[in-house]
Formats: sequence, structure tokens, C-alpha cells
Amino acid sequence: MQTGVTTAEPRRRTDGGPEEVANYIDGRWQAAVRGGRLEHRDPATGRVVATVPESTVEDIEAAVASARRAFATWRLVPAPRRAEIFYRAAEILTRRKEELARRMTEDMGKVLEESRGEVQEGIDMVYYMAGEGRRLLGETMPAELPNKFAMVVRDPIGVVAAITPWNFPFSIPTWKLCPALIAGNTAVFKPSSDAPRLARDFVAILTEAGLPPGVLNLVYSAAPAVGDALVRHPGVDVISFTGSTAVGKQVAAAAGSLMKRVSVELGGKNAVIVLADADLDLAVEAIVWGAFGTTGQRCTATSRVIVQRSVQAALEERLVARTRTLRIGNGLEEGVQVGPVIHRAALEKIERYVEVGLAEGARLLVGGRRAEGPGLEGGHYYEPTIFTDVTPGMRIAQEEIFGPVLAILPVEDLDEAIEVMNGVPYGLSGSIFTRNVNDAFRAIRDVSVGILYVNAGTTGAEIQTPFGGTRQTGNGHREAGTAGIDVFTERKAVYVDYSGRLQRAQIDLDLA
Ligand code: UN1
Repeated sequence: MQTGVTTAEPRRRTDGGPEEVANYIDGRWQAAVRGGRLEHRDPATGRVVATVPESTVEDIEAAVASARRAFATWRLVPAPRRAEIFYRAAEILTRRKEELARRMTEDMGKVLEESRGEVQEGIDMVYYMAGEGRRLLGETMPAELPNKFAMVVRDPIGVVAAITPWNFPFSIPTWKLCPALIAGNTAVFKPSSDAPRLARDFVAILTEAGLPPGVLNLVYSAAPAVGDALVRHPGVDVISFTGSTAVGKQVAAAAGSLMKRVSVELGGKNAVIVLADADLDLAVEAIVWGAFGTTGQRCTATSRVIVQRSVQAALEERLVARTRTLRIGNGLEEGVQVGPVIHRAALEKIERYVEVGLAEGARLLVGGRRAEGPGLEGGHYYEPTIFTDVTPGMRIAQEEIFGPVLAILPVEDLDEAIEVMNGVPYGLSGSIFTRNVNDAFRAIRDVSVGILYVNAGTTGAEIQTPFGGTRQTGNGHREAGTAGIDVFTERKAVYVDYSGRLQRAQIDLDLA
């Protein structure tokens, strides 16, 4: 097998100036064909940390052509051999975990401890899917006719377009690229230009580990038309997209009209139910972590608390007190718990939603303004914010804000809690705090989400379980776990008739 040919990247800087991130096509690091570049700034300081190619349709053409060529040979490499490259990559990633975590925090602002957690989540996925290289399980079942064998094998599909967001700039790409490539597909990877460096780091590490040229191609572009060209390209067979519901609907519609396999992983409006018998201190810790960890910028973030009215005041008092202790700042600093939001547009969107909440008559308990002060100049900081007496129809109870804003909705009982929980367009994650096992199981049965927690918050899914949601959170696929292979493989039913005569299924019943 040919091993990766690495061409040096153009002008990697070591003087602390902005890094010039490159595309990677057909085993070569390269600038965009038309030469465009965009600046990327650290959301904590405003410093330009990198410039990224502003690619055009020409770059997409080159990347898809490269992936198509590579597919002809990559699909024939035995899966255990393909997976060995990923084991080697996982070892390199493990060695470089700390450095990668720091780069992640500089790129998109999450606090260092969480960046380390995300790098670990990606490493876990690389190892897990490398194990699939020796499984990729098919099935056998009995045939109804004598001297006949029936089985199901998994085939790779072709070229995968992996389109990934900035909020999990390493682990989400691993969810898509590891199963796709280990199953024998090749890929064009278009990461968010808002957190660019971990994508190039992952590609560089896979190349160092021996991934052949063309198997994985990296193209940066922030232009919607370029993403659209990738989705519609006739050389792309599968699209795996994580991002906003608005864009995801367009991706799914375009792919659907072209009969392509498409998996979209979209928004959430995740809720924690707190019943009167819950351990309130535990619930408070979980809610604060779920709502304000990653500055609320996870699709699994807690954005609603549905509380039984008899404990509403007690819960609110503890939540506000705990929230006031959170330290806001640059995620690289030890002890900081809440980092910046990704960019000015995100900050302004949060501000607009807080205005909406106030206009709708929700009661502001804490926060509700930009965070300012020494050390915060130049960054995009917002105070952790809690509204209460929110009613289910309010926009702040229905729409994904993607920032540190939490809505508390009081209810009478579990029935009403479940109705409110399910009364939003999304169904990603949810949680219930109770000591009553019967109520816990009723929630397990009746809540419409893809991920449900009992006595734990809404974030922190592990990579061996399926990740995804119901209703407008996605289109029914799951990432991670054994389910994560399904999107990237075609099932082929194979019959081998070794009877030496014509045997007609459903007709020649007396042959047996
Ligand atoms: C996301 O927010 O897009 O369950 C992914 C979690 C993480 C993944 C979040 N393991 O919170």
C-alpha cells in the first residue's frame, strides 16, 4: 500500500503570527485556486490566529476528483489494514493532546479543561472506529431453499462530504471521518472556517500515520454557494452535515432531490425536568454545567429547566447563587469556567433573544448583559443568564439561542413536564431529576429525544452510544456507536445457490 506523501504546508509560522492554514487535496497542501484567504480571530482576544483559504468551486472540483480517484483503490484495501492507520493516528493524537487542546481554545474559545475533554472524545472515537476495522459486521440468515446460503455484507458507498461545525471542531469530524474512511469510503472534509486549525491538524496527523493521498481531502470555505456545490456535486455520494437547522434543511432538501444519502445533525432546545423529590443540589450542578459549560454553545446544551412549582423558588435561589460564582474569561486561564462566544454575530444574536425574552414578559433572574471588565477587552463575552416564569409558547422557550441563556418553566406535575419537554420542534437530549423510579421510567417511555439522562445533565454523551435526535434535530440517522457505521455503508444481500439447479424462492416449496 502506498503511504501518505506529505508536501510541506505553505509557510507555517513559528513566530506567534497568524498561521496560514492550507487546503489538502490529493496529498498536497495547497492554497485555494483563486488565492482568496479569510482571517480567523481568537474569540477571547480578537487576535488573528490564522488565515484560511477562501476556496471556490474549482477547489471543490479538485477535491472531489481526488477522492473519486482514490476510492478505486482504497475500497479494496482490507478494512483491518485501513484501520491500522487510525490506531497509529490515535497514538499521535494522544501524545499531542495538550497542544491540540490549547489550539482549540485559541480557535473557538471553549475553556481548556473542556478542550482537553473534546480532544479525548475524538481520540476515543478514533480508537473505537479503528476497532470496527476488524468488525464491520454483516449478517447471515438461513435461506428457505436447500443448498443455498444467505448473507448481508457492508459495502462502502463512495465519496463522503463531511461538513462540520466550529463548536466541536475535532470530535465531530472524528464521528464522521473515522467510520466513513474505515468502511472504505473516501472523503472531502469541509470544516467550519470559524475554528479552522484542528481540522488541518487531524488531516496532517492521519497523513503522518500513513493515510494515502486522495483518501481524505480538506477544503475550507465560508461561502454558502461553495458548500452547496459540494452537496450537489455528482461525484459526492453521501453527505454528513452537522450545523444549524436552517442550513441542514437546505442540505437535506438538495441531497434528497438528487437521491443522495444524507445525514443531518441539527439544533436542540434541551430541557432538564426537576421534580419535587429531586436532589436539588445535584440538579443545580448539572443545570449550571449543561447551560453555561461551553458558554451554552453545544447542541446538547441545557436551555430549558422544567420545574415542579413546589420547588421552583428553592431551585431558582440555588441556581442564581451558583451562577454568580462562575468565572468568565479567556479559556486559556486556569480557573475560568465560561469562555467567550464564537463571534460578534453570535453575541448580537444572544442580545436580541434577551430583548425578546424581556418583551415577552419573562423575569430576568441573573445576567442579561455583555460581560465587561479587565481582561475581557477584545473578546465576545456574555454573562450567564437565567429567565424564569417562562411559558412554553415564548420564543425563548422554543428557539435555539446557542449561548449562555437558560429559561425556567414552572409546571404542576410530571404529565405537564413531559408535555412541555416535547412541545418544541427539536428532540436532541433531555434529562429528569427525581428519586422516584416510576417517574423516571415514565419519562424514559414518553419523552421524545435521542439522548435521555436520569439524574444527570443534558450534555456529555459517550462515543459508544448513538448520538442524534428526533423530529427537527435530524433526519433519523445516528452518529457514533455501532449505528455510526450505517450512514457510510450500503447493505448488500448476497445469495449463493450451491444446489446446481434452478430453485425458485416462494414457489418451489416442496424442494426442502
Ligand atoms: C454538540 O454539541 O454538537 O454530548 C456535540 C455532548 C458531547 C457532544 C456535543 N459529547 O455534549
